[in-house]
Amino acid sequence: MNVHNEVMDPERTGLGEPQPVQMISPSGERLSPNGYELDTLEITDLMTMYRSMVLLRRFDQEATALQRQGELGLWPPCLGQEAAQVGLARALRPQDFVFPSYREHGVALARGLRPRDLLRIFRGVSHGGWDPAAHNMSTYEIVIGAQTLHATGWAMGRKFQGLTATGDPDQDAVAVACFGDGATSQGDVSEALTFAASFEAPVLFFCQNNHWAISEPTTLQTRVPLSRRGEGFGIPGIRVDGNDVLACYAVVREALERIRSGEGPMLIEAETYRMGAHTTADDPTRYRSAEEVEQWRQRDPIQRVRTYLETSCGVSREQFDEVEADADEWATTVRRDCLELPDPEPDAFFDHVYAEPHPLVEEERRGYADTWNCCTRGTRDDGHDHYGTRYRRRGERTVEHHHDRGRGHQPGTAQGPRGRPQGRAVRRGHRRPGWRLPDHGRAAEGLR
Ligand SMILES: Cc1ncc(C[n+]2csc(CCOP(=O)(O)OP(=O)(O)O)c2C)c(N)n1
Ligand SMILES: [Mg+2]
Repeated sequence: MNVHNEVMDPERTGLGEPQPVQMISPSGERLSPNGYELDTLEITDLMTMYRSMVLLRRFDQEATALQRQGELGLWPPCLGQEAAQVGLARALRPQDFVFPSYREHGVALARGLRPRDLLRIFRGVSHGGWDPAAHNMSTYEIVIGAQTLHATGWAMGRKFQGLTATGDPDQDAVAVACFGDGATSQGDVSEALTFAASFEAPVLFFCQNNHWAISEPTTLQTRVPLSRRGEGFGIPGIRVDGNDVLACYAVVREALERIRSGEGPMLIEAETYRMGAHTTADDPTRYRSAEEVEQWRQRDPIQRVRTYLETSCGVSREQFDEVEADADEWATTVRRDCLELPDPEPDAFFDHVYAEPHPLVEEERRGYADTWNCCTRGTRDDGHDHYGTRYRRRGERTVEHHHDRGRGHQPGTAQGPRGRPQGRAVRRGHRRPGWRLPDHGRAAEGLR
């Protein structure tokens, strides 16, 4: 049974499937859909987009490898979504503001972020990674769909300040909310669409329909094509082939110009495919077929541009090799940047709670420092941690006693049958002899 066809059956829904705008077919032929001309686009522009996609893919591969080698805690690959992101990013103006989810690596790099800025949060050395104001791009949003509200709020603010539809294309700014197919099921997204429509806020809702929300297929999330999701709110939508970088660029550029000139929000569904796992913690072979992945491989966003450039524009093998070589060099930078990321001070997360110092936060900072000090040094003054566990001092042989807090030794509870802590004792952080801080605990040295 093909769930997709059944749910999207035009006779059943009465809505039909809008044909996606396409400018380069999967086999590399140039198409000219009505209303989307790109006269000024030279071959060099397309070559630049190709290059951006190759570099992005190489970056993504390197980050995935870094995670596999234990250098990152997690990585959400954007493999397969390069065209949607590079096309979108190229159509933006500097004053536009992007509100991403967690997979928009291509947009982020195009906004001037460095690899290390993107990797920080996934290495666990930052809670954000970059200054949103410096790049007109907010930090990654893990709460699905929440960023559509942030984008709408930002756009409403611009409108209330009279900073939109002034007729000055260098000033009029658009908020771009990037979200996935799964996010469309979130209440936040419906609320964002409602407010954006009601206030005619300058927002572009850019949905990358990559066909999966972890293990849930898009067909379970919606009974209508997602490009039509905005209609009931009064927001026009358009569907674009998200694996076609030229089409993405053209469609986004036009939408942005319309929004910029005061015509209100728009929604774009970029139909693409998540070729890799949801994150490095996911195994997609458990819920989707190899045949499906293979079908999408035939529509690879990079290969089709290469075919077009080779067959219709005379770009040589050597020129492509040069791009590959640049990508490999770039990967070395990515790796080096990642490994050189400094550890944060352990109490750094108190720094940005308020813009100004706050007595309660400072009190909590001191309490945290005490606990940290104790846990990392492994001793209170009497050689025990807060829970009464005794740790070895430097050069001392370990004799470990497990105590439940304030109640003395509790055999069989805090201490397991083989003398190991278990249950509550483990959750509370009791450690086995020889337990040592992971490397990232090195920063604790600073508090000793
Ligand atoms: C509010 C909320 N609910 C659930 C999750 C768990 N979650 C993380 S990713 C994800 C799927 C999102 O799918 P989609 O919007 O299609 O984006 P994609 O990962 O495909 O880019 C879910 C449900 C979450 N992070 N936030
Ligand atoms: Mg998805």
